[in-house]
Parts: sequence; C-alpha cells; structure tokens
Amino acid sequence: MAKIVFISGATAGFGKACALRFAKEGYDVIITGRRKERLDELKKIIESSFPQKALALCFDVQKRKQVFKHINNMPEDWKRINILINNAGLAAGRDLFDEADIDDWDAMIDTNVKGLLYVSKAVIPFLIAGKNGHIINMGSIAGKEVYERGNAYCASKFAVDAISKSMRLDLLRHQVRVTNISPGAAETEFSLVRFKGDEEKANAMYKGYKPLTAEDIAELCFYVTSLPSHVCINELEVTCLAQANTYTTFKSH
Ligand code: NDP
Ligand code: 8X3
Repeated sequence: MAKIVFISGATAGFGKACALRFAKEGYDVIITGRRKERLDELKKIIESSFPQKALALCFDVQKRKQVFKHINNMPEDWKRINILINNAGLAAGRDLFDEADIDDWDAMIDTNVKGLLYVSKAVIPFLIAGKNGHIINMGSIAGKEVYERGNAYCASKFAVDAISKSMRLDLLRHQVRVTNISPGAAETEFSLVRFKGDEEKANAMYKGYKPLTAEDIAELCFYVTSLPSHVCINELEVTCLAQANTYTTFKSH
C-alpha cells in the first residue's frame, strides 16, 4: 500500500511542487487549498502522470470548523497519513509597523499560525496511529531574523519555529519526526500575493539574482523524509547562493 502525504496549500508554489515530487516517489497525496479548480486540475495531472492517487480537500485553514470537518470526513483509507507538510501560508503587505493594515496582520496570524495549529491538531491523531509519522512545518528565514517591514509576517514565522520545537518535545513519546524548514526568497506566487496582484512589484523581488524555486524546496522536503526513520533533521535553513540573510542579497544589476 502506498504511503500518504498530506500537503496544506498545494494549489501553487512549494505545496504543488511537493505534491508532484512525492507522487513521483510513489506516495498517494492529499492536496488542500481554497482554489477548487486548481486542486481538481492538480489531481488530474497527478493521476494521469503517475500510478498514484490524489485526494483534493478544498478548505480555508483559517476556518477551524472547516478544517476539522474536511479532515475527519476523509475516507478511512486516506487516514493512514505518514507525512504532514504544513505549508499553507502567506505574507500580506510589506509595510512599516505603524502604517501596516491590521487586516493583513489578521490574515497572516490566522493562516500561518492558527491555521497551522488547526491542521496539525486534526492530522496528528492519524500520524500517531500510523507510527513513524513526520511533520514538516514551512517556516522561513523571516522566522529566524526580522527585517524592516516584515513585522507580523516575521512574527508568524517565529511562531512556526516555536511550534516546531514544541511539537518535537510533546510528540517525542509518539516518535513523530518534526522538521522546521526555513527557506529564503523563492520565486512562487508568494510576492504576487504579498503585493496583492501587483506584478511589477512582485517580479522586482526576484530581479538580478537566481532565487530558490518551488522544486528546490520540494526536493528538500522529500530528502528529509527519505532518511532512515531514526534520523530527524530538526532544522533546515536554506537560501539561494545570492542571499546571505533576510536583508542581504547580492544582485548583479
Ligand atoms: P504561494 O503563494 O505560491 O502558495 C501558497 C499556498 O498556500 C497556496 O496553495 C495557497 O492556496 C495556500 N494558502 C494560503 N492561504 C491559505 C488558506 N487560508 N487556506 C488554505 N490554503 C491557503 O506561496 P509559497 O509556495 O511560496 O509559500 C508556501 C509557504 O512557504 C508559505 O507558508 C510561505 O510563508 C512559506 N515561504 C515562502 C517563501 C518564498 O520566498 N516563496 C520563503 C519562505 C517561506 P489557496 O490560495 O488556493 O488557498
Ligand atoms: C519568505 C522569505 O525573506 O521574503 O518567507 O520573507 S522573505
């Protein structure tokens, strides 16, 4: 029977690349997100490209009742989850603290922190039951070091870092591996979302250097899960070669 990976936020970026990477490696995949058409399309691509199955669950991680309803109502066969990738998240705005929009702060805290907690709470019983479970939490270098105008986004990713450490302690007795991955700048829809559809601003974030790609992150997610089950990569911080930290990137033009 194929192993199962549950990926939050699989309609774009890292999550989508992870779904394709794990399906290629023989995993059945549970793909989630708010955009149903994208989930349906990804399910079709996976099932026509690989001999694997995909289950699409369309819900908003911010909505606690929706999270539990969708996860608890999955067909029994799909509850044998081996890996949870807590990836759904966003940055909204890049403004000075005193000028930032409080709705943006709410969206980031509700998605990146509370959403991750809800999904984890709903999925963890299945990981424990299956033995040798693995949780990957998508942090950020913004969760290691704050940068100007990062305020609530940085805070939400510092929270992910703390949640990863707490999970590792509290789930130790169940032998669940917990890996916190902290990427630097990667070219996905992240900046388009952050700048609310402003393509010029979004594209400018990736000019003059070669940023990470979604496939780079998917490769790392697969790598950490492919090690012998007694080996746990606790923390993995990764940037492209041009980026030294949250505020220093070497640009050629
Ligand atoms: P994308 O915008 O490309 O993808 C984000 C994914 O998250 C989408 O599938 C989106 O699905 C999902 N998502 C967002 N909000 C919700 C919600 N409320 N409910 C359910 N799903 C949601 O961004 P990335 O792939 O780049 O980002 C993935 C993660 O990686 C995020 O947590 C981000 O903070 C983190 N990260 C990104 C970096 C980067 O530079 N790109 C660097 C470091 C970390 P939908 O809109 O369909 O709901
Ligand atoms: C995304 C990376 O540096 O744009 O988490 O905040 S950064």
